[in-house]
Amino acid sequence: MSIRRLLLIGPPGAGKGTQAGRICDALGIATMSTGQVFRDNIARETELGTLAQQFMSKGEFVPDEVTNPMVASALREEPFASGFLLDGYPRTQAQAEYLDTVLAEDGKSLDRVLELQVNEDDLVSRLLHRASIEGREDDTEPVIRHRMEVYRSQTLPLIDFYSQRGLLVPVDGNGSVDEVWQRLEDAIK
Ligand code: B4P
Repeated sequence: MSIRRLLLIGPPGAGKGTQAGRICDALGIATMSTGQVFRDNIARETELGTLAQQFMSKGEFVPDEVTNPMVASALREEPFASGFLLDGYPRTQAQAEYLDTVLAEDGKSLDRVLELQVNEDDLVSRLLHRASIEGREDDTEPVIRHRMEVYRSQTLPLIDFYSQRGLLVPVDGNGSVDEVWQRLEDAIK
């Protein structure tokens, strides 16, 4: 089976953005990171960026009413129409159900959901390390801790949602970037 439509799920700092490009290169598909789209809009000071920043700086999710239509319209355009890896979307049950509806309207469905699992202490130290280099507004320790809580309450239920449908492939995200990539490479075969 050719894998064309995938999700990459994992807590903040799990390495989604780090690994997404490698997965897409291997499969010949495009990736979209909702977090990156928001950060680009913040940098360009667009209306969307101004709105997204109010939530992201506090470690909250950008509201579904904003995120959902943004993803839906992108998925109908090239390069995503012919295959995609979504990095950081969906993050809520409502987003997951919305994505199903959007794909079904075009006669499509998901092929696989990759879940990166990393222990929490390592997540915090990765993000604090990134903070010392990039200074991202949402990478301070209190905001990181809040993002972890939001992940547990809002995104973890998606693991069951996709597991029950036989789509979920858990991947050990601990270790070096290359070690994690080797496991992901096996998971997309
Ligand atoms: P995201 O941009 O998705 O970012 P993230 O959760 O911080 O991290 P990611 O897992 O991509 O980590 P990375 O590879 O960078 O979200 C940011 C915010 O955007 C959210 O909190 C939310 O507010 C908003 N948002 C995004 N999507 C949304 C949605 N669907 N709905 C609503 N709101 C949404 O790795 C982190 C660091 O670890 C890097 O410095 C990296 O170099 C390092 N690292 C990675 N792998 C490593 C490894 N194996 N070993 C050591 N270090 C590693």
